[in-house]
Amino acid sequence: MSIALVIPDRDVSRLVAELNQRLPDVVIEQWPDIAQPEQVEFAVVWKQPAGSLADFRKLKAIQSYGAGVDSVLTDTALPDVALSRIVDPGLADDMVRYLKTMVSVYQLRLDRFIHDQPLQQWRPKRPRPLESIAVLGMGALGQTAANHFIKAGFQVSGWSRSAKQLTGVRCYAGVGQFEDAVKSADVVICLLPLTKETDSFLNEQRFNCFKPGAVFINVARGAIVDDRALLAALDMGQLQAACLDVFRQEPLPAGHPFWHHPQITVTPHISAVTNIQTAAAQIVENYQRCQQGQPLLHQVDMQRGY
Ligand code: NDP
Ligand code: OXD
Repeated sequence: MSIALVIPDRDVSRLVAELNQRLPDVVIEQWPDIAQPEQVEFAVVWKQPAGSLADFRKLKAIQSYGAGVDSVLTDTALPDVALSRIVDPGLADDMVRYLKTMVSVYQLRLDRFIHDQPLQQWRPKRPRPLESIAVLGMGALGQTAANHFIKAGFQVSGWSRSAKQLTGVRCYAGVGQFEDAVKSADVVICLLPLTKETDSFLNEQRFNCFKPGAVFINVARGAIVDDRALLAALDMGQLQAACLDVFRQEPLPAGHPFWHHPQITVTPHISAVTNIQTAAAQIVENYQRCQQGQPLLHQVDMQRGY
């Protein structure tokens, strides 16, 4: 019986140490060095190569090492077992820290002043009056973000797939209410999962529903946005700025127009990074549940794709 970590793009030595400490009797192996694939019962994955789990014939469950599962689900040879994801209040707090920082950056026009400095341009301007925020995706992260901005005095609207009632938030649901959710927001924050429905959802038509001159922040997944439509919306003034933490292709390729666009701020997918201790605790809990035949924590609905 073993746990396989199929996380090729990260150094997982601290995760291995945490798991060894918490599960001293369980073999923890790192893909591709799996001595006995037929002994693997539980796999922890992040951007796993397609087909890498196919040899785990006794696999009972898969745990995403992140909150999102889109990269896990792209594997057409994914074994047909339960999939769960990380849900962590600490991760949501980190996301809020990023979002409130970026909203302050845009309020104070720091994006412009940082751009002006190498040009030695002295162009003082009053803060941008950003007072209302729309959050697309009202799940674990979106609700925490919405609550923060309500307490900070913003008017907040939230958009989700199913209808909700949340204190202080104007809630909208479904494609038919998208325009109402965003049309008066000074800042639109994307916290949707990437699914068949949300892939390229933010296109020209959707950006045209935004309040003219809105600021757009994408901390969800790059492929939710049509890149060309975003650039056009910026160039036409429909958006005045965009802050992007996630991209269709990561790392963002050299020469991509986002790198040098004066109205775009790029950060390298760091808005909320999985915490090793809390992830280890959830992995252990789910491994034990799996051994006892109990339902996993934070299980993904495979039909919905999130
Ligand atoms: P949740 O699954 O908890 O929430 C997803 C929300 O999106 C729900 O409110 C859901 O609606 C809504 N939603 C899903 N599909 C649609 C749709 N078609 N139309 C409208 N609303 C929809 O996810 P989290 O809050 O935990 O995370 C959101 C995403 O953030 C992750 O999937 C991941 O991609 C990204 N992320 C990015 C990080 C980073 O560092 N940049 C870090 C962590 C996560 P409903 O409530 O009705 O189900
Ligand atoms: C996640 C991420 O989904 O880091 O957790 O993007």
